[in-house]
Amino acid sequence: MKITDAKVFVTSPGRNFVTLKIYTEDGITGLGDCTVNGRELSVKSYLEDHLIPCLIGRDARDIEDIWQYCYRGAYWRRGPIGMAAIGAIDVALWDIKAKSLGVPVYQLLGGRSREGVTVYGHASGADKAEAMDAVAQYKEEGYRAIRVQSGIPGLESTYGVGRGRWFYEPADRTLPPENKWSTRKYMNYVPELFEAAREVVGPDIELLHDVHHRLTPQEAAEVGKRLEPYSLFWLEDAVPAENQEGLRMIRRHTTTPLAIGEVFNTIYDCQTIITEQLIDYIRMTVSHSGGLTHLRKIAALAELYHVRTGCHGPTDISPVAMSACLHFGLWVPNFGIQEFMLHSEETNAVFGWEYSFKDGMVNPPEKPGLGVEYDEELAEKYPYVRAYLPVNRREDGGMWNW
Ligand code: KDG
Ligand code: MG
Repeated sequence: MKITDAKVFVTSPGRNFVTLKIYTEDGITGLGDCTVNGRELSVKSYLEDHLIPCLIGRDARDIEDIWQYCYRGAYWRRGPIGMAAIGAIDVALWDIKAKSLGVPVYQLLGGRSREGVTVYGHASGADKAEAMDAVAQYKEEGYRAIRVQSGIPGLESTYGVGRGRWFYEPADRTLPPENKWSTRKYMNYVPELFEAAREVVGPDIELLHDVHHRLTPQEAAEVGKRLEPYSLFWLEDAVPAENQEGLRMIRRHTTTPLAIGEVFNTIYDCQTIITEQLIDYIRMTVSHSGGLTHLRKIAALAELYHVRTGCHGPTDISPVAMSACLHFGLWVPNFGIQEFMLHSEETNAVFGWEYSFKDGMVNPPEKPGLGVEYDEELAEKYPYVRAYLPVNRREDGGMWNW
């Protein structure tokens, strides 16, 4: 089953997405997502200028060998752009193989391990009252797990506050917007936010929170301790991810479960924190971590050390990658939870897919392959528009992590 062609589509149905389509000699095609929010054209170039020429003529069934060729065969390897490109090729090949065998992707991974993929939704608000309204609404919709983010008193803007109830989109179609950050104001506020949230949801619904890389290990240890009474499912990205050893300090001081890894792209980025059991959930996702072939190795390593999965799944993960995450989540033995955000109507129309949501669990389309169709003609109506994620400054103007 020779690969005859591969095309990269960069379009903006509701937001920007980079989609790869691989074509084979017998007419079966496969889809991959390699959207890197705010850096879309770099992935397109990496694929078109460097990887696609090496794919033509290869047997699409040789998924592992093609993965190794793209990763090991590159002298300059790892990094978000290269690994997203490899991830898209890999997922498209799993899609092709599953379609050729007439089964959904999860059947190739090892079959179903559970009834459905438990997801968490995003409740946010400009202030505590608005955030609590959103929490109550997610509870009513049947979510079993809810992430809570809110504007911080005294700060004009911060990470994680949505535009409207169900949608959150941080990328902006101008130059990067600037947020302001105060660790003191955040730390004064976050315990009372979770005291309120726990009261709204009661003891059985899981609560999650994303610090979005803004604290030092010492500060994160303090926040983790102060949140212990509200029994979080996880505290995410408490510190920037570059320094894996930094997690040791947090771990020594708090029992609040820790999740990290949405910006990692290879198994080497999480090796120390997994083998030293410094985290509880690994946040790496299919499209940014070399596809299903690499992510399942990461999950297998994590399983040895009691670490469970929690794949990143915001709106910049297209329905192609989200479907791949759902197939993965249905199978992976050490599943933890799946992040899930609703896509816009335009996005869903371009990526025709039907997933089901019931009792806080999502199931991927029960069709051969991933079960997603990319409507090229419709997508052309939404040309790519350059967009940037925000940057962050401390109150004195010094640059900080967003
Ligand atoms: O593109 C950046 C977003 O994907 C990121 O800010 C979302 O942190 C995020 C999350 O946990 O969903
Ligand atoms: Mg996050």
